[in-house]
Amino acid sequence: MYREDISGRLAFVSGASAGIGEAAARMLASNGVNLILAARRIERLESLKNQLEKEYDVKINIIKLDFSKTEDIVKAVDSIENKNIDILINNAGLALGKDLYYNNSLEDALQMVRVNCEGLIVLTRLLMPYILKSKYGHIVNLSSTAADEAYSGGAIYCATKSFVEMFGDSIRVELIDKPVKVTNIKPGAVNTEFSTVRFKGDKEKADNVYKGFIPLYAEDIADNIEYVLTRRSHVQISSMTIMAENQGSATIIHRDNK
Ligand code: 8X3
Repeated sequence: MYREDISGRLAFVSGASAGIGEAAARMLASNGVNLILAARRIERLESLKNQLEKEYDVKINIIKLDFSKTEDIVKAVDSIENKNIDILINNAGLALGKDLYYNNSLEDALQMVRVNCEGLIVLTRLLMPYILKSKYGHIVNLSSTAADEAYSGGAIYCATKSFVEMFGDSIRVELIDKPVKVTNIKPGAVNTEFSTVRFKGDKEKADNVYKGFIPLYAEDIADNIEYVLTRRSHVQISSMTIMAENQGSATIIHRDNK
């Protein structure tokens, strides 16, 4: 099978301190890709940087960044010395709450919009001039099966992921004459901190999401990201949906509760 060598390229990963972002950073480093890792939890990024630089021949820069604050994103990007970014992994995102929209906190709703939508388009806009200079530009957006399937308790989360999807699809059209690919990755149930964050630390509720079946893990999604990044230069994967074997759609999961 043909596989493009992506070593020596530079990737920016948002939300890289845990879950899919961290797994993507590990996968990229193992491919010899230099990294700019951004997240709020800088101590986690520090230890990830140390680990990966020891293990692989890569250079890693880390940035403490809250993706709900657009002014911080502007400052952070400004502070990056080498902005010659080839790959952008738009991973930072979250769900907060699963109550009916009109019962859920409005602040939670706005926070999802800030991080999942505003943060993503601001970061992409700021990095775009550099990505456009690359011969191997690639923007990978972490969307979700929730982008395609509405569910009760997901009004804002589903809407933000649809936003990501349409944004990605539109810029792919805008970039057809440029050497920049755009891929939307749409995972189903991935066992990360996602549900713990959504249920505000309620471990039991979070664990129940992944009970009775084998869910996806962050490494599975990093594996899918690796696949889309290493295709031949003329091949663009526009969208990839990944579910657990026992998951049929965003909300239909077969659970063996015996
Ligand atoms: C997360 C998938 O089904 O919890 O993106 O909304 S779901």
